[in-house]
Amino acid sequence: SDLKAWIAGMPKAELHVHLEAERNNLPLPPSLTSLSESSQHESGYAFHDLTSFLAVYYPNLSVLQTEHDFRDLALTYLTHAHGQNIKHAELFFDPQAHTGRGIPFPTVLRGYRLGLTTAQRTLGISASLIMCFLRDHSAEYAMATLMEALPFKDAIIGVGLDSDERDNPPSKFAAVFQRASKEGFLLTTHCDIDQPNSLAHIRQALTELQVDRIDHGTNIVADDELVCIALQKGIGLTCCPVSNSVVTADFKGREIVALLRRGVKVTVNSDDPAYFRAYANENMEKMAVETDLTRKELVQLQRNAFAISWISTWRRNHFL
Ligand code: ES4
Ligand code: ZN
Repeated sequence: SDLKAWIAGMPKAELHVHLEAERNNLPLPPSLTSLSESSQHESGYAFHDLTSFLAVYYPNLSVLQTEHDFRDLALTYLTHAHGQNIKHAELFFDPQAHTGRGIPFPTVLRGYRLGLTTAQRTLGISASLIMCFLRDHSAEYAMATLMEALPFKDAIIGVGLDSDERDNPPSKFAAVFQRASKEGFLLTTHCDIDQPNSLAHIRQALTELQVDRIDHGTNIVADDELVCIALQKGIGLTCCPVSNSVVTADFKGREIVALLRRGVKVTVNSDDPAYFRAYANENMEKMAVETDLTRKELVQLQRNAFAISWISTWRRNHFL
């Protein structure tokens, strides 16, 4: 259709995608094949909320073993992104999901880094890595992971928090984030939409952790003071409508629209595109079809993405 072609033709930036999600395109390990065959979901998996999704997502990563596997994974995602006219992508990865099962940190980093540089050279797409800590593990483990990352500083633009947020508030990682900032990493954290202490977590992220961005975070719309802080600091939100609609009941379109119209730098992203069957274009299409955003406002979502991206901080990316 006209709308689809218009969205496809728009230059885009993707700021919230978990690189390991692309693993969904690889063959399953034998131990998980039966799980896939017995499930009902059209993607081949059975999940209905974040917990059941994460319970499939993390064990699946066992297919990733060699530097070559990590390179391929990054290149597969970036090829897909390039095909959707994405000019720049900032990619989350979870080193602890690999080091925790015996894959050395440098294997992961060298593979991803090679994927990014190869894509940059062959496709002309710009990309950076954001290292996430698994927030359902200890702050000490996160700090140890941060120390392992220091020799690869040039390949990692920032750090974040992902996995299970329940009882794992941002404040748990205050010391880790303070050290990361001191080492020159930019900061972000997931503040999921289905959390009981959502506004407290957003407040901690903004005031204690001093994050540069928030991932999801649309619940902020309910708190004027927090919205003002976000406006003052120019804090952007990386929202993921299709992901929200899969792991919760609500795609948060109304909140994204309200925040956009208040001047908050909201963006539209894909989270786990191969699992949710929706990359950047499909997420933009959902916003276009299911909200009253004008075309000008749809463009503004992508302007926001370039504005809050960490492109201009390519000092730490000079290897590219
Ligand atoms: C994730 Cl949807 C979601 N939430 C939290 N952590 C994640 N890691 C990968 N996908
Ligand atoms: Zn995410």
